[in-house]
Amino acid sequence: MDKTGLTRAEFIKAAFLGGWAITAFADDKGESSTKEPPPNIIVVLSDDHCFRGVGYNNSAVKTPNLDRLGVEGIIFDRAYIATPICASSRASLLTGLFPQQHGAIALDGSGFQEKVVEKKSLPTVAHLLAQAGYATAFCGKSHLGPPRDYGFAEGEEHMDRSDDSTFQFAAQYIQKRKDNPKPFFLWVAARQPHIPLEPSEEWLKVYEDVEIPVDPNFRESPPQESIYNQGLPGEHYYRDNESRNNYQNLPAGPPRSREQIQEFTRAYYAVISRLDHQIGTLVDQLKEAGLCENTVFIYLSDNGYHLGNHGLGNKITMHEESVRVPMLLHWPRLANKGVRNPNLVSSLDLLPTLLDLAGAPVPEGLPGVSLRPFLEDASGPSRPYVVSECVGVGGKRGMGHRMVRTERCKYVLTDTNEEALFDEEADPYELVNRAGDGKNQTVLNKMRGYMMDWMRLSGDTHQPPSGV
Ligand SMILES: [Ca+2]
Repeated sequence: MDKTGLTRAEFIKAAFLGGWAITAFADDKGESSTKEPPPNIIVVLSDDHCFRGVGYNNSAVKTPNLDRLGVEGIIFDRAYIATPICASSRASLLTGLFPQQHGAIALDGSGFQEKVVEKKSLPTVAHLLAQAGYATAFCGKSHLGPPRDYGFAEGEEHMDRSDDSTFQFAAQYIQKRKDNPKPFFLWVAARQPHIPLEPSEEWLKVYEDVEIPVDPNFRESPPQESIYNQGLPGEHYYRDNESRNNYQNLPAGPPRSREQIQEFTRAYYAVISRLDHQIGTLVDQLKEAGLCENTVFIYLSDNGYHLGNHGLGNKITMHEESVRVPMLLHWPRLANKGVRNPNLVSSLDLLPTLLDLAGAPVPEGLPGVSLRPFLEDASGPSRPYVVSECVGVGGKRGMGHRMVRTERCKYVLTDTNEEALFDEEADPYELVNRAGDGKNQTVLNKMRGYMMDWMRLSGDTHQPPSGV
């Protein structure tokens, strides 16, 4: 069922073997191998933006700026986050490693703090780009402590949920850099559209009198199987059902009626449209500063979000709504524009991609790969699968779920060793678990094999069911 360019053994070898081979904070400046001047880099990372909540995937959502950037650039249609929870996902984006490798498990960032901040044994993409001669700056949501502690030379955390101060900092930074030949790396970490939703009237009006569609996998409450549990084993805890997350008395977690989901989604889309507008303004400012031509602009989110899908809110699960995110790359120097790339992409690819584009050395042994080949040729290298996990639920290591996603299938293994197998082509809303269907045994075994390989190599100590 897979369409793969590499054998599993080749992928595993390429992905994991060799270990973390770079010495943190080495003196090597990383000579650029590109003839062109190294590009500036701007990453806009949003918070909890589901892959279906963007105009190019869903005509109900108004995101003209992201749509245009996608048309002028490359949309990565199958982008998966290493882990669908904020702090851990951010640590993965910054280090290029899975949570159990960098040590920030779920919302517990102590492992990242120890390795990156205190012992300085693990570099972030900010450290590595600074080594390559980049000016670096951060604005917005950190979730991992002061950003200057983990490699950014300038900037700070901004707390306002409208992201106005974040984009104001970005605008000022662009102005400051416009006459400076040194390339820059700017990380813009928006807080939108994370709950509590605070849509402005201006953007709510965009969705006034608009019918908000509800996905086919909408339910008022989740089923009781383990894959829907967002808490500890057997707890059947559902995040976002605390009152603090309410928007106008609409519960953000189950149970929710169809009408309640529609109103909640309306506010969610309004916040996304405001964010889209802020992104459009940022790109205009880049153009006005004369910097757009040589700036790589990447948009993605730290995780997705359930809008009543399977009866859930929030993320953490292994469903598409949780682990799959919108992702695009815009760069006027691209040879390959206006492409929707269908290949499996991981958030762990961000670090090697940025280093590759900067002409900087890419550390060996990382689980991610550079996406640069896709920028030149849409038929770039494929990979057999990507992995996502959230195994620190409730602050307890090993609690939670993990998944392997191939182009056709998804395999989920939960903390209680329940298994799920979805045929993403026939069942993109993941309504039918085919793990128990004997005629899928060959596929199931193959997916189990991928999972076991990944668990061994990523240090996942969970004990799988016997025979797997
Ligand atoms: Ca998040």
